[in-house]
Amino acid sequence: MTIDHARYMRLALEEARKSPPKPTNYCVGAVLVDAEKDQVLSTGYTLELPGNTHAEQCCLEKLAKEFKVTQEELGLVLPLKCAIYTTMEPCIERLSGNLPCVDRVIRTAQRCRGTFTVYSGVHEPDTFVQKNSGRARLEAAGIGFVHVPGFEDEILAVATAGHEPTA
Ligand code: HJL
Ligand code: ZN
Repeated sequence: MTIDHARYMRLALEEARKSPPKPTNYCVGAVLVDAEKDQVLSTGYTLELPGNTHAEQCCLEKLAKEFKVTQEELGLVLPLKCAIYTTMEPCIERLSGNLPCVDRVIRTAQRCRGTFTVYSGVHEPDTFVQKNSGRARLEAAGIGFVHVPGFEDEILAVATAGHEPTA
């Protein structure tokens, strides 16, 4: 089966657009896909769930709730071939001190019985956290990372909505 990665990245971007702009983070969208069935399993956007929540976090948390498992157990019940499309590279550090998305993705992917691949549209800009190494962290953990090109400008425009314009 050939998956249309651009189509899922566009869906993730549609999710990101739902995120309420906040000057201290980015508006990000995420879509978790059953890559064998070519079907959406879950979606998420920044601040979708109550509290200071990230897109990937909401996407995974919503599915864990639907499957009636803890977030730690989610990987165990996922289909054999999964892919998460996220407009921005998963974060490695959060200024709020919350668990970074990269750790959430790694714990889920490592418990998968099959494969779990991350598709991402842009590298995180250095505004809040310097030199996001989400990609390297994922690859070091044995998780595939693929950059989906072509959406950079749109993703960053959506992500930085409500931020101070840079001179
Ligand atoms: C990703 C998101 C989101 C960010 N990154 N991958 N998904 N908002 O949904 C990264 C940025 C953090 C700041 C502030 N943003 O959000 O580095 O307050 O938003 O925990 O470090 O941290 P908090
Ligand atoms: Zn995050």
